[in-house]
Amino acid sequence: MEPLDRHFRDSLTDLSASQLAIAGGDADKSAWWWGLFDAQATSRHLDFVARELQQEGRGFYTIGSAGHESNALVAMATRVTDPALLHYRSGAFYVARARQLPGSTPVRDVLQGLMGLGDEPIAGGRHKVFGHPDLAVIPQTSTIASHLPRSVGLAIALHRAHRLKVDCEWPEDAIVVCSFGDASANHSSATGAINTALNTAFRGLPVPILFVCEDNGFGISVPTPSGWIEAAYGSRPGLSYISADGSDPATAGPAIAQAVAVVRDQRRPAFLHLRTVRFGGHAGSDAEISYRKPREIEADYARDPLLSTASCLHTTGASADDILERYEAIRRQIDEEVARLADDPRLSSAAEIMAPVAPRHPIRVAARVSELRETRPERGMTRPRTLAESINGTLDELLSADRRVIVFGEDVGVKGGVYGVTARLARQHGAARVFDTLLDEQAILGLGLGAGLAGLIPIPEVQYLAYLHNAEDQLRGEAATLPFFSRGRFSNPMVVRIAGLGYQKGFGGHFHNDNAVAVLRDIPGLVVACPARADDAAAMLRTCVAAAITDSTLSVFLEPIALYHRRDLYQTGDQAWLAIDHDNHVPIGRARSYGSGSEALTMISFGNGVLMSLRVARRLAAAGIAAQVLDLRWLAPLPVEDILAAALSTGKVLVVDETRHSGGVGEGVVTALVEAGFSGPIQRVASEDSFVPLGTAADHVLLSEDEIEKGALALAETGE
Ligand SMILES: Cc1ncc(C[n+]2csc(CCOP(=O)(O)OP(=O)(O)O)c2C)c(N)n1
Ligand SMILES: [Mg+2]
Repeated sequence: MEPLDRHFRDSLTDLSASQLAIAGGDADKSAWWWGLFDAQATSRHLDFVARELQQEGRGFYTIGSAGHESNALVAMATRVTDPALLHYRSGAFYVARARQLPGSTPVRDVLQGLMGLGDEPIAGGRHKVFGHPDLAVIPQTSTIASHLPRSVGLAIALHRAHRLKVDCEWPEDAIVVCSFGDASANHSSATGAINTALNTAFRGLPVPILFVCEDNGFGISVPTPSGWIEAAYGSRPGLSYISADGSDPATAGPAIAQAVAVVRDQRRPAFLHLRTVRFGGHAGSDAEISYRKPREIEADYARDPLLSTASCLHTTGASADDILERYEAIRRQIDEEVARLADDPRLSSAAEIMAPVAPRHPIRVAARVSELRETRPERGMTRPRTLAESINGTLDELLSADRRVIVFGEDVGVKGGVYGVTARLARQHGAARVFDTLLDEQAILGLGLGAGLAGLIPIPEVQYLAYLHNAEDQLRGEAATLPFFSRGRFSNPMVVRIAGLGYQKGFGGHFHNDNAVAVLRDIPGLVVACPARADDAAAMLRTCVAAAITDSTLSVFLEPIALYHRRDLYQTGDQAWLAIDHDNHVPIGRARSYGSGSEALTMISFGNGVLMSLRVARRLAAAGIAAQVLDLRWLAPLPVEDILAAALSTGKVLVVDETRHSGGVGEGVVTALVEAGFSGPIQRVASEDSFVPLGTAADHVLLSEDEIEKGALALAETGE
């Protein structure tokens, strides 16, 4: 028996002598106290069982909630319709919330999670998370604090969705509950998100979010200085700070109710500092004794929230035997459930595991594009446009076609974007739908994540590719994993527009010419679109938005800055890079070919490389060498079929890759060809493994037309 288990049982015999300063339970609320005790004791026993299961090789997770069980009071003070994004020690919250919905099976849910069973209600055995669609509990990753930007985004988006009369899963008077640890409160994701909430509230917008900091005084082995959480969050402008002692539910309950009331009634953020202890170390594998004195560990037992609740129950008339009996009955109930689950199946194939990663229904997407276009079919057809004009016109069209669409980012509103891509949209569609955000990419993506959960179709903009990288985990760790950890029940439909890639003449240096896309290419399920021309941009943007609507697809729409205002292709004034938008849509993963396939070689490229390749092809033609050019259009998933077909048609491939030699897109193209068994010659030209310097020095590291031409000539000669 665990020492904590023994201590609780032994202490019950002498409840009246408990050292705890308990204000006393209200006899009229006996049932309420029993409810609290049930939730807390259930969570406690689940922790014990988690460690037993792990020792038996049947369980895979031992981070527990023991010592934190007063978070059940937060569940009891909120509604089952309030979206909750929970700390991994919120077991008692989960059980208490489930108790509000008849028919719920919290014990089974948690056990299935611990055992990695396929029937687990949210992640289906993919991870141990707290989550349930019917309980408004949205599952979280293990990356501490990374759920805070999303939580704040949801609190902001909730009101916007209702204001725009969009179908929103959460009621208009809902509040977002978001819990995390004391060490996590220092993480930049947490400080950034809390700042975003306060800044937004300061502007007078509703931000109904309850931050719950479950402060056990440690982040694994590192102590949080006593008083730090209060010093950091106790006097922030616009943030109500409420402290509650988790080892004294009689006083914590009213304090928590007060915190909830502030958020519910005033629609503004509050910070609940829930002081707790942590029993059993950080996780089963954590030898707490290596960094804490036994005396300190034992002293915490006196602050056991279960014991405090038992004391309160005692004052309502319950005897020690009554309490012990309930405590043991809960243990038996859990053991029985474990026995029932003994033979339940785990995930058994890659296909089963990956099913929620990227559901794709191209026919439905195409139909949705047609529907989107019905509202203003004439818009795009009228005249040849630049890439920037085309994206602007298509955003306008999409905003008109579907009221769920919102467009936001730094400078996208009044200014209309650094390059004018969102010009006039705020004026035409209103500040509720096209707006400036604060300067924090993490907050921008967090708002996208929350807006998706609120029923909106967010199109956030990240001003430059280089500035995605400081917030990239919001895409990788948060947005892309949510369908995986929730079997698609919760998702992040979103199209992230990012201006990027090199070749900006006269402007730049690295951060405005960043060509690093490797970080996007390996995110499971993420679509990366990279249009080179105006007509493709319009059609591909519609595809991304339609896929967001039908399949909750998460896309990055990478816009080559140097092509935004480009008009000419071969010579000044030819206007050959303008295009009329006549294709409705481009299926995800389909390339565009320039040429018939009867040429001497194929150049495979994307973005700026397409334009450069076409110019080189003209020079090659003058030298009697015909070259086909294939524009990938989609960098993920790569258009493998089209790549192979083009390669086979000419028999020779030059990969023209403006991204870096290492980790660039070209690596994927070459690999796809080799894996498909293409046996002809393959050459690759790419930019250097360098950052991009200022001014004309950039030409030394970025792929040039001369290098492409040299590569093509060498390739043309091979085998002849
Ligand atoms: C971003 C990130 N860095 C490191 C970790 C590893 N890690 C997991 S829990 C934890 C400590 C968290 O402490 P706290 O926030 O106080 O929560 P507690 O476990 O004490 O409840 C750390 C460092 C992580 N999960 N995520
Ligand atoms: Mg802690």
